[in-house]
Amino acid sequence: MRKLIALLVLVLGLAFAQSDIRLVLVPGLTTDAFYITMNKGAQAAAEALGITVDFQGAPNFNPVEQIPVLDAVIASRPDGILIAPTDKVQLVEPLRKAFEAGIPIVTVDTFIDDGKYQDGAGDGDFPVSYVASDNVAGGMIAARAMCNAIGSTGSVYVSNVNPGISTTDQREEGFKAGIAEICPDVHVLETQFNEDDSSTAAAQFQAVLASNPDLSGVFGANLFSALGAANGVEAAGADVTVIAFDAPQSIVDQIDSGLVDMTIAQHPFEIGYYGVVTAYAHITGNPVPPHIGTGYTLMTKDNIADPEVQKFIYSE
Ligand code: T6T
Repeated sequence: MRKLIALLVLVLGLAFAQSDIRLVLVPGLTTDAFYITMNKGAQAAAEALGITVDFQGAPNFNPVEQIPVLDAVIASRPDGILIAPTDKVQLVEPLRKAFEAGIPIVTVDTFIDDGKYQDGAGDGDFPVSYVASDNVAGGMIAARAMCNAIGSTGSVYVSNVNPGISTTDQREEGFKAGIAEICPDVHVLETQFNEDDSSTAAAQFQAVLASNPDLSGVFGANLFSALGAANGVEAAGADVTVIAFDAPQSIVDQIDSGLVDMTIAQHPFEIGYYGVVTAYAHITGNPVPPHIGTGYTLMTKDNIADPEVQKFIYSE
């Protein structure tokens, strides 16, 4: 009997110890449906594990606004940080402060440095793990869809956020490599950077179209780039193919209306869920893989009514 009570005390003790764990998820920005969905996955994992995950971020996607949020999070001494760094280089030193304070870091969606952690190489080698989509592959998928839609002629361009963001840099890289391989006669114009602003992306579309009458396609490399490019196409009444990245309801509506040919939906719920599980495993003394890849769902007019596809539409 005494042994049984001792065991019960131990189990209860462990349960209480676990519920003391507090992680903070720092998104790229707080109002983006992608990160809102990621937080839902993080909260689902937190509930399953009996731990707490706070969601603390900036209203816009840039290091200038993200770094002070990160500093405040570090000062609050959480047991672990999940973060989508808004720049590969500029977040290295701010995150090193967390590492030096003994706070384990998992990067979700984006990475710092070369994204290869725990291999003894590079300035930003210290995060425990990186949980994300394969963004080079995502860009290649976009290129294949573009070539299928436009054939082998005309010009295309990438509507992108800012240089220096791991995800969108890699999507652009994959897209350009895919065009060169699959439809090499298509001319890739200069990338337009919109600072994550869909109105800027829409205005840029009009300008690119005006100076390139053979424009046949645009790849929107993230939610706001794609939304803006599609809005630009609609406003100009242009016959230009739009291949999008990300899946908020607004882009799904544009697939329904035929404005967007295809969108590459990431699985942000999965990223949040596995991000939390990875941090938890590490904090509780278990080994974790330095990289976990999550999937995509390709959404087109042909499959968008399928509930198995619709479940990947982002939450607003
Ligand atoms: O595409 C996602 C994310 O993967 C990227 O890093 C930044 O933009 C989004 O949040 C969509 O707005």
